[in-house]
Amino acid sequence: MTVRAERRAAEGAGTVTDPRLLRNVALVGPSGAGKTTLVEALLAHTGTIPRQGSVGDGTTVCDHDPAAVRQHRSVTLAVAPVRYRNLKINLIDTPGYGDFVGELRAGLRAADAALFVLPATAGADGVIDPATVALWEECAAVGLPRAVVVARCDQARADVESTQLACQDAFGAGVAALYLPTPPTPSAADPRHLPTPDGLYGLLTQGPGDPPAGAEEARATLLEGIIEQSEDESLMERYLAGETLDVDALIDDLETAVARGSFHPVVPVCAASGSGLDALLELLAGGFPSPLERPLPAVSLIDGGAHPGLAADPDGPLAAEIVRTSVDPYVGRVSLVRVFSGTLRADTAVHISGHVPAPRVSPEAGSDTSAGHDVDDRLSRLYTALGATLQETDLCVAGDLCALTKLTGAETGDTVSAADHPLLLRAWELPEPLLPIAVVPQERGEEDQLARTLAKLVAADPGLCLERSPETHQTVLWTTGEAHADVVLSRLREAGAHVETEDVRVPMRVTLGSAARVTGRHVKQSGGHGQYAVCHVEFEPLPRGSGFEFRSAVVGGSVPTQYVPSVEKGIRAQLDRGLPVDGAAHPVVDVRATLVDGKAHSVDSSDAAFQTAGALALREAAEVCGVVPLERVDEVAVRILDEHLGTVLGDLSARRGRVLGTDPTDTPGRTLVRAEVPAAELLRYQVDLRAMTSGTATFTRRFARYAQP
Ligand SMILES: Nc1nc2c(ncn2[C@@H]2O[C@H](COP(=O)(O)OP(=O)(O)O)[C@@H](O)[C@H]2O)c(=O)[nH]1
Ligand SMILES: [Mg+2]
Repeated sequence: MTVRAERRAAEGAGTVTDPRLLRNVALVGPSGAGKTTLVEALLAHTGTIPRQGSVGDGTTVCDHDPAAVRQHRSVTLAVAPVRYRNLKINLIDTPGYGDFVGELRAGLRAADAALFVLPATAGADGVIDPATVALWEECAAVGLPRAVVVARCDQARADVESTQLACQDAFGAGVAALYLPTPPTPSAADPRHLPTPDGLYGLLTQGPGDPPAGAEEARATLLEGIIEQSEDESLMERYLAGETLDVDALIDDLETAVARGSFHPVVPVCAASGSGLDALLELLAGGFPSPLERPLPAVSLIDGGAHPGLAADPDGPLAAEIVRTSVDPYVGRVSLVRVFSGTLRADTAVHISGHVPAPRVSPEAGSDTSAGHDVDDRLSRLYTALGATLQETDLCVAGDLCALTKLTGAETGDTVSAADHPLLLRAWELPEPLLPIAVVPQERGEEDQLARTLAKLVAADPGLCLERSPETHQTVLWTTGEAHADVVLSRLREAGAHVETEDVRVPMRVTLGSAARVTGRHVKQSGGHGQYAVCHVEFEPLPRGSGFEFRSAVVGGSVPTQYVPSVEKGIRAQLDRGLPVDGAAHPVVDVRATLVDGKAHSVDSSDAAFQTAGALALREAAEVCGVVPLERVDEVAVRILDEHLGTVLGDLSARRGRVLGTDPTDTPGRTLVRAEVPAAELLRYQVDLRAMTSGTATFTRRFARYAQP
């Protein structure tokens, strides 16, 4: 990767026309690692912003969302481009907290490489915590090249060396120090002994200054790592023979190995003192891949037809993807876009495609989430986004990121292509929202406004799923966790919707308590046209999962043939309307009805009369046999670290769960537990499981059956 670029990028408004001059770098790591602060420091260091803001004060470029300011942590992804040399480096800040993994994945999608940021205290116990390893695995799953940044080096208990060793243990041998911090010079003026701004010693360049303790060993590890990755077979022999190796050639090999995703250099930085920022920028410029080196997402025609595939070519067909949608009080909907192929230009006709059959398989959330859309729209303006600040620009080439406004039909995950050449990119995988919250408008009559606001929210946030339950008459929002729920509620309130939350109700079923033969009698013969229908029906409960069965054993035409289906229809209608338990009606399942006898009248009998008689028969059966409540049971699959097995099994049994099996998974050290658990016991499982396993477990659930509690 030679980025000793030939061409100077266009000055002004952030426009770059050559993808080789672009870097898209996601900052990934646990909450509190210092990512947002690091972006802020890089922005200030490169002169992009005049003054460095702080997360605590809510004054950073990336944590501009009111929910982020309130939670003191990032809740969405944010983009901040910096200029370094003649490059435009789009820094993509992502939230580290598990609830926002949807935002993280969108950020990874927009990026070509990642800086994996850890606080220098992360390795204090000798191990990297499992939630952090899970984040590393998110990056690995999409094959993103990454370097490790050990941040917050100036803090109490900071230990760069042990953090780096713990990273090697957790992430593999491809992790090696590229720089070591130089020991701070004791000074009377600064009793904290902060590292000096350039307080790093380069292991490859062997400078500046004297090597700090351990430098020789660390250099050997680094060189061996690079040589192992190098295509130059003779390198190892020459190294072992003690030959002095050419530093520039080693740097080239390092770049190749990083871009390949198999080598992860470690750079310590301190955003507070500015130490390490130059080294980091050098690495991003020289060692990180340009958009040309990143495989592009799969693409098809919008009817699903095959497409030969795309390249990061500004002259290719336009294919861009919306990675984030937000609403600005002044400009309206803002869509953050990564251009994969072609060039986006202001004032052009585009096609917006969203076929995301969102893999939100949250069991209750079924139907109304996956409607696809295909619309033509017109781009009026293009912007470069610096956090929430938009600056107008005229074009955005393949590999770059920009913001578009007023695309009313566009949702996160949608493809933007040319109106005369519509394309569809295969969207990334979304997390499954598993924490339900039920919302009601504070005032009656605000239902419509709430529905409109919710529709907008769901369009912007693919991690959110909306369910309107006809059975419980509740509006349920499926979220990825409590912090996400908090963001959703604050967005609703910001949009002017006055809502309260209420307990989520789980739909119930009922069945009959015993068998009985009953009579449904609908006879009205006073005045005018009468109604006459009598049916004798035997009802019996069936095994769980049988549903409803209807038979006719009528002999001799006591119920005329044409009215037999009427009786069935009447019973079915009543099954759906339900039978009451504790004052509320619930749908009836697992029942057989056998029509055995009845009476009809030559003039007054009708389809409607026999339907009513059928319904009455079921209600009569409920009186005679009693009604038994059935609760919804789901099958859950929980992936956990082996060490949590005891806790998780104990908890499942406390939830009245029945374990179906515990099996090893493809990943060593992880177990898959399958169990059947009453849905009412799973309402807060997302939160509780996370707490029990320090955020390392994941689960899925799907409807299994209805069962007697
Ligand atoms: N002392 C010190 N504190 C830092 C540094 N970087 C970040 N912090 C603090 O660590 C906390 C978390 O930082 P933040 O940037 O929000 O982390 P993020 O969650 O990874 O984005 C904030 O209170 C920061 O002020 C640093 O280099 N030195
Ligand atoms: Mg942050």
